[in-house]
Amino acid sequence: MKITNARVNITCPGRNFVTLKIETEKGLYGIGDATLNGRELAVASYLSDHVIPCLIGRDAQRIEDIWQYLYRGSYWRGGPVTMSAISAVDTALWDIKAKAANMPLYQLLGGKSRDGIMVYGHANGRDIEESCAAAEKFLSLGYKAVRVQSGVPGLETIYGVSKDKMFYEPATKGLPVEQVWSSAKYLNHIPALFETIRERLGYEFHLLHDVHHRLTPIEAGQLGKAVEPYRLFWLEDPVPAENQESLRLIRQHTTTPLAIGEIFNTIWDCKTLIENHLIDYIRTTIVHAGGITHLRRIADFASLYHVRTGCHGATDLSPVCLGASLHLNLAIPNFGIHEYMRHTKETDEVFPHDYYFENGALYLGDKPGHGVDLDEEKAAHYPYNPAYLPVNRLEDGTMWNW
Ligand code: KDG
Ligand code: MG
Repeated sequence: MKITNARVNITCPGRNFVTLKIETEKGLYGIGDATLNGRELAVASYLSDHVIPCLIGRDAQRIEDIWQYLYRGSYWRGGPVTMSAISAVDTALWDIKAKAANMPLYQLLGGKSRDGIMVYGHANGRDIEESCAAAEKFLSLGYKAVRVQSGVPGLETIYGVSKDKMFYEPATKGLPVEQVWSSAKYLNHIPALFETIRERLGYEFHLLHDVHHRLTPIEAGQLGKAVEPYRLFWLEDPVPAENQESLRLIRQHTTTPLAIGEIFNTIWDCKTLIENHLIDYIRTTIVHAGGITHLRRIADFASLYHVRTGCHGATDLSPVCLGASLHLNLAIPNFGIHEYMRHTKETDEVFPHDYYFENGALYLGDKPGHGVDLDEEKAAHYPYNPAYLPVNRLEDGTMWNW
């Protein structure tokens, strides 16, 4: 089944999304997410200028071979731009293969290992009171797992605290916003957040938290130890993970489970953490880590080491990524949890999909393929609008991790 055409769509129904559509001689087409928050046009150009010309005429059924061709064949392998582009191609090709088989994608991946995908929602507030109220709201909506973030006294803005309570969008129009960070202020405040949450809402739900790469290993060890009584499901990205050996130090100090990997792009980025038992959940996802083909490889490798998936699912990962990710997570044996930040109504209209939320989980319909489409007419109403993620500085002006 020859690939006859492929094109990149860029649309901004509330935020920017880059989507690849691949068409075949049989009239079947597939869709893949290629969104890289704040660097959208780099991936769009990589696809249009360098990948699509190499795809035309190839057999759409040869997914593994095309994956290897784009990975090994580019010479400059890896990295977020290349891997987001490969992800988009791979996701679109699996969509085509499943449509050709007239099956929902999860059937091609081995069939259902469970009925639904447990998701966690994002509760947050400017202070502990507001965060508690937000967590209570998520529980009342049926969520079994809630990530809780809170404003920190003395810091004006902080990652994870949103104006809108049901979805969170940190990228802003114009140039990057500068925020101020203090690990000391954060560490003084955050254990009290979990203490209050557990006191008021109990232990009958999973409690998660994202540190967003801000601490040093020893600070992360202190935090993990301090919050052990509140039995977190996970502490996410406690430190930037370039130096993966540093996770050993955190592990030596705490049994709080750790989740890392949303900015990883390949199995090589995860290898040390997984094979040394330095994490409990791997957060790599379809769009940034090589599509279904590669994420499955990561998940299989992780399963050898008792590491389960906890795929990234922020709003900058389009419904195409989310839909495809749900299919994979439905099939694999070592699914853990999935992040779910709701998209805006406009985004949902541009990307019609057949997944739905019920009782704390996302469920899939039985449409052939991954079940998510792109309405190009609607997408055309929302032209690209440049936006950046914020950057962080310490109180003395030093650049820090956002
Ligand atoms: O684009 C960046 C976001 O996806 C990221 O900040 C969200 O850390 C994040 C999360 O856990 O959802
Ligand atoms: Mg995160």
